[in-house]
Amino acid sequence: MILSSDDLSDNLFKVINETNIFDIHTHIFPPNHQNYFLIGFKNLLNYHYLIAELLTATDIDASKFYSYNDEKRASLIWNELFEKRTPVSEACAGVLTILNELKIEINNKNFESICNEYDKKINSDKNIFALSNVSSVVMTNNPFDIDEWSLFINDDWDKKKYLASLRLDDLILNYEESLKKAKDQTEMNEKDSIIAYLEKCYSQSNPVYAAVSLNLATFKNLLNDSLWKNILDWLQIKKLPLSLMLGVKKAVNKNFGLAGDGIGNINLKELSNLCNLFPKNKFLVTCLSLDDQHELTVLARKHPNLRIFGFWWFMNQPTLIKQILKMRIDMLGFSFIPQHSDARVSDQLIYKWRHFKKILHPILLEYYQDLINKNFPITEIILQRDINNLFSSNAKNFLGIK
Ligand code: RAT
Ligand code: ZN
Repeated sequence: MILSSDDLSDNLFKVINETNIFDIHTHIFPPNHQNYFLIGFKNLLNYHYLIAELLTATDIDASKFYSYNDEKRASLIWNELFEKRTPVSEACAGVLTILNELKIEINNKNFESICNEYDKKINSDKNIFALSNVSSVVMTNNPFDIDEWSLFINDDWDKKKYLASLRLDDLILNYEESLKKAKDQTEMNEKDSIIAYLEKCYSQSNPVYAAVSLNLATFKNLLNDSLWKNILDWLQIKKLPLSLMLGVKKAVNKNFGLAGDGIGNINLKELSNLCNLFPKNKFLVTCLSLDDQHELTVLARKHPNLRIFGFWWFMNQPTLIKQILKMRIDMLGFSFIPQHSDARVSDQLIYKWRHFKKILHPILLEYYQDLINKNFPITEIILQRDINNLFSSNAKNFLGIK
């Protein structure tokens, strides 16, 4: 049925809210991976985005903060950012979105009672996947973290819901140690042990892509290093895209730990070279700096083997998303992967996707309304097709997942 302007908004709202999501980049793990599965109010508050906000908004010393246990850190964050201050930042708003979705009133309640009520309402990953309409996620799996990688030795978790990816940052940050681990794990002695180890990891985990985060200096490494040439050749044989997360500068403030990384430079002309030099490889790309977004979108029009994904970390702010999402649609139509959650605590799937949908709806409405004004027929089938592509098929098709 052809939709009128009057019906458009509600129909679009419904489709956006009912369509299943494939989340292409997260840091979450299945419940069976006990030391890595994070859930619940305390973990939610111990998010490094909130920690960075706390440590800059207050004069709390970072090393003192990190000496506290999780419970004390969480209650301090609640007190400083939600009670003493007005929680308007995106990271704070996320916590309130989840509380609101769970219908938890916070007025006149202390931290402990909110915490208890919350943990009664959110008690399993199933709960969270259902509330957020996420059907499956891609994890971030580091083959050089042997303890974390032990997940793949077990078989008692849902491999259709939690898909693997090979995160290769350690090969750049800590090459010698990574090489040693690869040798230990493969009992091979030569440089080839890295590829042999990746082959082993591939058969253990069945990954959907490999990934690495880079800046100007480390990107050069990727272009000039023989090991990376071998890795790219191996990825091509395996039909695995390489996800490039571009523009991070590690430890801008070392004292902040995980909360201390910032923005580094990147030269996207080199990304274009990479796409030309390896035309049979596929590259998923996201950039951390606002400065790179326009050039990245132009490159995505020029290289069929490059697919933009998501609003990464410092880019994941409503003001920036609104502007850049429209630019991407203007230049690429709907041929990109509009968002990923980057969730570290499973519960975050709820707010990350809720916030994105809130931005997406009015933006898409404007485009569809414009089409109706030009007599282009918009039907429910078209809306469903487009949202399916944006929330799931664009990513799955690029990754070659059925
Ligand atoms: O957004 C984040 O949580 C960052 O700390 C990073 O983990 C980033 O997403 C990454 O994957 O490197
Ligand atoms: Zn991430």
